[in-house]
Amino acid sequence: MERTLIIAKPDAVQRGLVGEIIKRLESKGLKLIGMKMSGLDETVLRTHYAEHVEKSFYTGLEQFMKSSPVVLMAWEGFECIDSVRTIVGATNPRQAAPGSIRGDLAIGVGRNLIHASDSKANGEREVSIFFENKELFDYDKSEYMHLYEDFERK
Ligand code: IDP
Ligand code: MG
Repeated sequence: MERTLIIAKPDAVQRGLVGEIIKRLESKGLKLIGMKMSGLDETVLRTHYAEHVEKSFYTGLEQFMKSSPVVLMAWEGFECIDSVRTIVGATNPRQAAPGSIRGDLAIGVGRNLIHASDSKANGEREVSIFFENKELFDYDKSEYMHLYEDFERK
């Protein structure tokens, strides 16, 4: 199964939307396999956002991501990278579809509430940046037989 790293960004913590984010991912049927609150520093942000470090918006992004604690989560599910990106919505919340987290709850591109991994490889990479193996949980979820066909559960 794929894994995705979710960050409820400082604006989600400040605006009291962490529960709303969790609710939407739980309701979809995804499995929460790790969660913690943390402050992010420059070093970890430069690793996580390596592809953006040279971009014009990076300084502002880093300042914002350091501005208050975040909630880090690892979620697992069949082809969950794409389905979570759909639930999260487009990077610019003003273009994000209604029904998505960003489309429903955010306005500014630099205050778009949530990070979600954008590929299977990045899901693995990002989860391993923020979580040690002992912080990730492998357990059976009883509803799986009502969420998945057999081949999807493998
Ligand atoms: P994503 O979060 O939808 O994957 P990315 O392109 O990976 O979007 O950008 C990472 C984050 O950087 C975005 O979520 C957003 O907070 C911020 N960002 C991206 N583009 C801009 C911009 O043009 N202005 C300000 N912030 C931006
Ligand atoms: Mg991205």
